[in-house]
Amino acid sequence: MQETLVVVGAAVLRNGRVLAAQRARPEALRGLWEFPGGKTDPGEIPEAALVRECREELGAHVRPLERVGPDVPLPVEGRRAVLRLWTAEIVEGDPRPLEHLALRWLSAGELRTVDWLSADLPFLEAVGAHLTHR
Ligand code: 523
Repeated sequence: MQETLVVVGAAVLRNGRVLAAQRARPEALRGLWEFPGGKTDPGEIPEAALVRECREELGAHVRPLERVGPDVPLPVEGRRAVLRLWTAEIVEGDPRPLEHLALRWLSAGELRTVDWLSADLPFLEAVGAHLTHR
């Protein structure tokens, strides 16, 4: 049986806000918001994938801090996959939307005002605990 694919996501925290990124593709997900990240490469440690994906997508160097929430099942290209999330902090650089339509820094009060991918929804409560209210 094929191994479960781990898709990593980063809840990048700064000044009591979290970074949300608006997907450009595929068409079915365009306009929806996510925690930036992506698929681990074969043999790649998930935390390394998180750092790599944030560098590719945001042009920033981040450091994973702690796991948040459970593994959320997620079908990817017909494979068994899970979404796994970490909080993260910026080590260097200012995130830019290199592959997304837009980025937003959300406070606790704003966290549910964007239209999240459904796999990201189970993480909102735990992420919200790291944010300031306004
Ligand atoms: N999700 C998802 N939430 C979330 C991420 C990072 C990904 O639901 N926070 C889903 C979206 C896709 C699948 O996981 O169905 C793979 O994510 P993707 O497309 O960001 O992975 P990449 O960047 O590795 O994909 P490639 O374009 O193939 O490089």
